[in-house]
Amino acid sequence: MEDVAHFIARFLKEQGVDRVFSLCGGHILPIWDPLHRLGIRIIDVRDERAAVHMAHAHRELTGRLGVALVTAGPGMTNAVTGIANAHVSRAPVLVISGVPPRPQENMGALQAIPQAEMIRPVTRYARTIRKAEHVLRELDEAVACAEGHCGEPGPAFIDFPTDLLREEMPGAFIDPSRFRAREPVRVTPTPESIRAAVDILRRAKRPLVISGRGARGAEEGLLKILDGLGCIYMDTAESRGLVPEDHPAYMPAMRGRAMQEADAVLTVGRTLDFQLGYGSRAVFPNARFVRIGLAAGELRGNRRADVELCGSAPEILETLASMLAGETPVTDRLWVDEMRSVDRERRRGLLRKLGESPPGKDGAMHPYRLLGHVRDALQEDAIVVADGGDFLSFARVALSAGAYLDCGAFGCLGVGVPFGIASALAFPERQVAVLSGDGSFGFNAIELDTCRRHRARVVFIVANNAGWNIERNDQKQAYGGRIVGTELEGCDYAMLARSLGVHGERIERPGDLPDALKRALDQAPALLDVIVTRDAQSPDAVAGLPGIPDRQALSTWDEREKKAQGVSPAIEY
Ligand SMILES: Cc1ncc(C[n+]2csc(CCOP(=O)(O)OP(=O)(O)O)c2C)c(N)n1
Repeated sequence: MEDVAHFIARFLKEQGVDRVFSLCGGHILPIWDPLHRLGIRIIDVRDERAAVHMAHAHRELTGRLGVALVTAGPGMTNAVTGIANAHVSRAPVLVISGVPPRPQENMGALQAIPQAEMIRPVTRYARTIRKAEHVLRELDEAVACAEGHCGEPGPAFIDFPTDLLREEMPGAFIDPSRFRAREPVRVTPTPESIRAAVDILRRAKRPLVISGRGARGAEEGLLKILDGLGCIYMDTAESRGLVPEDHPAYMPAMRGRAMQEADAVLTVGRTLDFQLGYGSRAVFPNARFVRIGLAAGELRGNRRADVELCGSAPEILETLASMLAGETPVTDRLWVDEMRSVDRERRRGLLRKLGESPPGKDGAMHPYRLLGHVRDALQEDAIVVADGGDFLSFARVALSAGAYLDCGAFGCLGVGVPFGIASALAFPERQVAVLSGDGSFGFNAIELDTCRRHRARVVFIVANNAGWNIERNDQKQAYGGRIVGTELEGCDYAMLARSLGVHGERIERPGDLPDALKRALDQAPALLDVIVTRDAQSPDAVAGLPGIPDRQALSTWDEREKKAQGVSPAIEY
């Protein structure tokens, strides 16, 4: 007879899980052995936070459940940032942990803390399982909650007392149906609401389509809508790569204007969070809204739509596309063409900046020069991970990649290294580049050891401006030029990499980058510690993001919002 731990491992195996990201500990070791015996790979890391970030990236890139296994107490608390990040990103991740044995409950046992209670607000499921007969049923429910069947996807947290893991599982408690994979959810809205949506879209002169996480898997329908309407399309990092960059609707440089001028907005599986001005009328003053989504946040959050289509994006988009196919769109061609030509001109301007941006006053290279060389070195199917403040902002606009991950709406610095490692382990044959600010790199730098041990072929590129630069610049502007606690001088990240057995080079001149990048890609894992200027202003810095305005994330939107709300800065609060 096998123990409970064996059935946890077997459950994961039956779900198609082929790897678990983990850091050992006595409370969970009973699960490691059956995982290993069943052929599930254990990616052993150096901090539990990294394990959850890796499970998150694995899910994002492969579509398969990401699993992290963390020990009781500090193992679990270390994992909290990763879980919170998955919560904000709505990424289905299963986090399994142990708790002290039941006979020691509430007695001050080693590593005891109320784990499930602590983590509940940032999970879709958080329970401690105390009986063998509940184990498979609860695991099954935890995975269903993580996948967000008809709800919001996100992390699920489940833990087990260690003595329960060692207990034998009676045959009567093994229900094979719990191992069965679930069918994807298919929900269709009412024909009336579909007709109402078609009515708005077919009358739109300036239609804008915005996609998010819930649009994944709906590429075909999305493209039919874009082509049918001849409209403008905005992706967000959540759904980057769904629509090819050379598609005529794709105009990344025109976001602000498109939001301001659109008269109809179709959101597909996207919450209206700070990146979309909370859907406010100050930011979208002219638009009627149609929202498609399964989860409440995608359908109703922040702004009620004129039509809310509750259902699965692929089906709804196909239906809308076929109904619109019989219509002649009234889209204002001149508007779309003008927007496209400005977008293309801005994109050409960006390419010039990548090739020509001069060094800063300190003589160091502009981050765009670094990114220009990275862009040239990467193949089309490369996976790009960005992490940092200013540098993330530069990288987001400069690099085009079908597969792209970054700090997300949680602004979670430190994801870069673990995201990169999980990406390279999932796709060993593809190039993986992690573009990280020096501050951000530090959080999980020790995972370079994990990277080497597991032979993950990642190239880490650290933009070293010896500071938390986006914050440093904000101090310069907003706090009378007083710089305090935002500088990080004297770190040699190439030497750090070498000390962990990873190829490392320091680069100071743009001209040295092409060969260095080639060496790094050949010898990966590798790290390039690239000295960049502190003087460059990133797009996010220019937009006022680091200053945290009161009502909107960006200063121009904040001003418009205040005006719309009749708030005068002088009398506010
Ligand atoms: C975990 C975490 N801590 C702090 C912050 C606040 N923060 C946002 S950007 C930033 C600076 C990032 O510096 P770096 O990675 O060196 O990139 P740079 O701005 O210099 O390009 C900081 C500290 C955050 N978002 N996340």
